[in-house]
Amino acid sequence: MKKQNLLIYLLLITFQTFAISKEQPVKPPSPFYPVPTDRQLAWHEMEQYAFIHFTTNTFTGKEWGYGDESPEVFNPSPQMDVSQWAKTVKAAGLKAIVLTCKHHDGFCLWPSQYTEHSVKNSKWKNGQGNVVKEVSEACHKSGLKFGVYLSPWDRNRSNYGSPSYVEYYRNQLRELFSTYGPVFEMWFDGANGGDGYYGGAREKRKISGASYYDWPTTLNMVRKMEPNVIFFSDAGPDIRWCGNESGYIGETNWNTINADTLFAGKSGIEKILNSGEENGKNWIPAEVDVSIRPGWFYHAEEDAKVKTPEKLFDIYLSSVGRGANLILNIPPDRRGLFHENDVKALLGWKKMIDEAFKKNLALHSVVQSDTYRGDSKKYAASNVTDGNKETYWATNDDITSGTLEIDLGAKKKVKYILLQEYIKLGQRVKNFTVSVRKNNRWEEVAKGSTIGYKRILKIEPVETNKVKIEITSSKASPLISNIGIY
Ligand code: FUL
Repeated sequence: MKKQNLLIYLLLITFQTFAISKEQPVKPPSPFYPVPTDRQLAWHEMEQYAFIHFTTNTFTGKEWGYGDESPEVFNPSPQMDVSQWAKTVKAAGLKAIVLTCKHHDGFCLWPSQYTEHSVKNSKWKNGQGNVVKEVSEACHKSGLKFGVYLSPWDRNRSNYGSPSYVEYYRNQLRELFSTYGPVFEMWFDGANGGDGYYGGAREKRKISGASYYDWPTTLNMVRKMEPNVIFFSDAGPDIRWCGNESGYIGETNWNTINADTLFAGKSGIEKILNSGEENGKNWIPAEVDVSIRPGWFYHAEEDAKVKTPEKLFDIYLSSVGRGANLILNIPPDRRGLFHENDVKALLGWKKMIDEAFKKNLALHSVVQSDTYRGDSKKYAASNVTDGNKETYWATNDDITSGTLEIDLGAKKKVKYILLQEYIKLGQRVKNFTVSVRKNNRWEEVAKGSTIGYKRILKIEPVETNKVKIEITSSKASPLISNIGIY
């Protein structure tokens, strides 16, 4: 090297070192509103939990009790064992149980001081039993969260439809929340079929769903007792219904939606609930509710109709795999146990999930991106495979697309691609594609729209050494916290 060149080289090195040591900290991306609350974030991370429907219907064979059932009908056998429910729920990888403390027929699974229509007048345990207590205790003991379903529609109460019933309903909420908490989720069912027993009136009663219950007052009251509770209803306010009971959320699933649209009670609202609204002003993510059997309650004639592990796995992909949470109903039978067929299906399903996602081939692999925020390591592509959900790849504010290339090191068989956005700062991605390296060229194997908390794409199994994710459009700088390849 000539003396002059050497000098220039040394000068350059000195300048670079100086420039690096002077690197300005890069401004983190600003939130792209709306963003989830802390309690919604914690809820997103739960991903899936159980629903349990159990009441007089289990013994009468109905789905919607009329409200005139004698409490004596409720009579599970001495074999009843809620620890079998909790054990199975845990073994299936579910994180909580939401129990129908009272369904539309009005029968209470706890000895409420406000009604005679409850377990206290059943034959079960000579009226000394309390399903809500047993289930909440079993949950809290085994590390499962506990949730409450208390049907607003009550076909047993004589005063249903008048203001005093709303007070009755609130009293029961006070009873439940002060005795059996902590409660992670409160399920407000929108169903109201009109007719019922109503203390002997046997008539049709119409209420205005929008005003009768005065929900804001009720929710405030519950929130005071349980600040972290998540409210589910067709319309939120914390989480929304997915618009069907078959087990799927839209492939396009925005966590955002306009609360005004929801409360307007529009016709065709199911479609909006199923996809959310790209420019929705509120963060109200979706929960997918579905039963392991055709009915919500146990009916012996459905023993052969329990969903297979394969069907449940499909449901997992079209709910959790599309950024929603899954609430899977498992109805106990007349013995007071999960039926053997249900247990077998649940465990088979868990095995399928474990096998499919056993080894993340992308973990700690080398990733390259065409661009990253402020050329700062803090936002580099390697964040998507570092196994840390708090780090993410980001672009500059004015860049709303980008490419991430994951090098698997050697040819591996790939079946699933898992993507996660850093939703703490909002949901952003609108479209993306997935390509794999094959015969020295890129081949597109999947494309999708939204990502959100989690997106799983099932692809035709393929042997490849490189996977490319291209974010083709985004509402703001895309923030990707995790990419898994299985
Ligand atoms: C519906 C109810 O009518 C069903 O009986 C069940 O409880 C389901 C989860 O919600 O609206």
